[in-house]
Amino acid sequence: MSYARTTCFSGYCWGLDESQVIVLGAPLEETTSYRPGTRFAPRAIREASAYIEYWSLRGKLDVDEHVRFYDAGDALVEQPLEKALEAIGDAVERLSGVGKPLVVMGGEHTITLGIVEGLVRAGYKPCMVQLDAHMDMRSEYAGRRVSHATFARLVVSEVGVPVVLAGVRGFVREELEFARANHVPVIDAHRLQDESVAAVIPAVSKLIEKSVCNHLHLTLDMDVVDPGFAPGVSNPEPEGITPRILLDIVFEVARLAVLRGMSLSMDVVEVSPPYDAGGVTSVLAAKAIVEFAAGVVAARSSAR
Ligand SMILES: [Mn+2]
Repeated sequence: MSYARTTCFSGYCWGLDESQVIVLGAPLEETTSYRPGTRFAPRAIREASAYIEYWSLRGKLDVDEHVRFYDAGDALVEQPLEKALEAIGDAVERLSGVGKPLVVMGGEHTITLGIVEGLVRAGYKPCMVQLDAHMDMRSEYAGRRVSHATFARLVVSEVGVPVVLAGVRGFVREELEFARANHVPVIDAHRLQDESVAAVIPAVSKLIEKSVCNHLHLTLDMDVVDPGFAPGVSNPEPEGITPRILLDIVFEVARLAVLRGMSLSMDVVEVSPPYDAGGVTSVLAAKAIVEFAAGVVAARSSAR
């Protein structure tokens, strides 16, 4: 146990039975339109995760003392795209069935469509919280109906998952109109910066109360964070949130889901290591997974 093993999240290769949180890689890179490299993100996040500290300021606890991560490795992402999404969904169906919080490291944002389909196949009724600079609700993009810029529309309209969207600032009219027509609460980036986590939790609570979901999925597009803090993403967009706000939301959403007796999962997508000056975006992605686990631990210990 003296050496970090960067092939497993956290630096330790724990077994499934002894674990409290499950991690899966999904290095899909198929519809990327601007800056490539998301296929390298799972290994970059694993490497960062082996060297950061696991103390949570929010939970006032050491995640290392409470959580052993089981790293399932990477889902096979073969061509064509449909086959890759099915493989990701199959892995999620199997791993979410274990009944422990699950984290998926992308890959491009399209993986989230495969993830929610896998959750539904596992018998869950998911609600989704999307933190993103973009809405990803176009009807098609660059000639594709299924892509990183359209996946959220399909999650809403085809999988039927209720969504709360926060941090957005880069979108087109078609997407805004779709969100409005489908009653998707939208908390834009300015409001999120002004009101922080207090803008998100009431919207998530309301979503949980008025929907029939029993599972919460948090999809975290790292481009929701300001490019000054997270430069290593495929589609950087100015005026993003700070790491403090991001981690507050991740912690509180995880805590809320557990307190409400829901199962939960998260994905962290769109990190592009070749554009990640100093590797800081991967470090923040790893830290977000640690705070997610901290939120789970905090809820469980307060429920005791
Ligand atoms: Mn996105």
